[in-house]
Amino acid sequence: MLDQHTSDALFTQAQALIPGGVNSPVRAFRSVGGTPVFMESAQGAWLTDVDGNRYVDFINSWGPMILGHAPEVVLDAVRAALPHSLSFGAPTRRESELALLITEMVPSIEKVRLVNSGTEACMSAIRVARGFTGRAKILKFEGCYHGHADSFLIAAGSGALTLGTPDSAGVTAGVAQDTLTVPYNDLAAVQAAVAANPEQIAAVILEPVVGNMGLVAPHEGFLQGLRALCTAHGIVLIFDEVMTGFRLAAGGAQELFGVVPDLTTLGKIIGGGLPVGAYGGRADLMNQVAPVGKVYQAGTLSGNPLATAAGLAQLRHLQQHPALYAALNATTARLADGTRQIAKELGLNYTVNQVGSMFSLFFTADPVHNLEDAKRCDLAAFGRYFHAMLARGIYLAPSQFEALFVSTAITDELVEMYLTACRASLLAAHGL
Ligand code: KE4
Repeated sequence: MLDQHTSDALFTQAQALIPGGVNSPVRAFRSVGGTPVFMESAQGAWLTDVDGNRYVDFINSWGPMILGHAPEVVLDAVRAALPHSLSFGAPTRRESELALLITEMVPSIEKVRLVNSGTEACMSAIRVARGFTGRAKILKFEGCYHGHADSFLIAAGSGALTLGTPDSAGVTAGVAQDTLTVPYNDLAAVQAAVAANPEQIAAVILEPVVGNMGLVAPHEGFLQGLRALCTAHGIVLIFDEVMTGFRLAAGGAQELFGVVPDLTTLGKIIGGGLPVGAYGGRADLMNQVAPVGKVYQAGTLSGNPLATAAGLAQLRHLQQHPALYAALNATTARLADGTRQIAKELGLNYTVNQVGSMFSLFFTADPVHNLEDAKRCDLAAFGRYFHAMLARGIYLAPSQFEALFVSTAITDELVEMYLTACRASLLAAHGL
């Protein structure tokens, strides 16, 4: 048993046992410096660390905790499922109930396969596209992150970008040659890539609203242009809605923007905090998947009874309370607009991007529409700001290249607490 009870001591011991002391790189605070905070518990909007310090959470486990931490509706569902086995490895009623709910909330999904993570969902979706089209290449966008499967660690966002190693060691040239990358929001670059690779591109995959280079919205017509291009060239259009699914609207970004992809990948909110991912879409595509089709994909814990209980409870709550999206978006607008106003008053004029209940403060006064824009940020100043906010009880993503995720547990008074801390922390970060 570990014999220490502080984050510093726990981190020292963890580093002897786990690479970097963490089970996911972005948690290591590498880009902001310092020691990651080890958490003990969470309730509603609040996190409590191993030293008893409390923080208002604006990461929410990187998106899943849209209702805040430990919502009774989810806990009750998990408690009810607990006595009936933790795993069967056999089909269960609840998997079909979750699949039905997903098809109701995301109408473009005619059939869906449950997996255990967003990475599994995305790697499976491109395999389906390759199996269906018989083509080898995929096109992704610089700064977008679709999990850590080899094909995606090319100009990847999120932790890969945060570590400054967008192209991971261990990814072979053979794999990399089949991944084309172009700047986000650059439809002409996509058209050129398609023209240069006729009949060779199986799929275009993107975050319809990007969270993994910081929050970047699609330009007017960008998603519609991709839809038309993919249709014209028999390319499978995949919306990676692992972050945006069930967050930007009950039906995700595709509902918000009115653009219908061929396949959608999901994660995070779908599991209510427990490990669930999913990929789904057109029935003719999903019928390629084993055992009915020739595209193999499997998983011991896929459709796990506890995870599906948590996911069903959270998604049902979201479906039954559609008004919460407008309220959540209004809260987020107050946070984002307030942040923008404070930066302006301090003469920093930093860019703040917001879509729905996701937003990012970029440490640059220039607009941020793609990865090159995002990389102009003052990362050192961001690091100082991050720690100044942490010291004031505000838990942000420990990277400039991540988005913040607002939960329904954020009250008006917590908005005020955030904005007060924001002003003080921007002053501290710039020695003003
Ligand atoms: P997971 O394998 O981490 O469940 O999902 C991968 C993934 C796929 N697609 C998108 C759009 C994603 O944002 C993610 C994972 N998001 C990161 C945060 N940027 C998870 C945090 C982490 O890596 O620890």
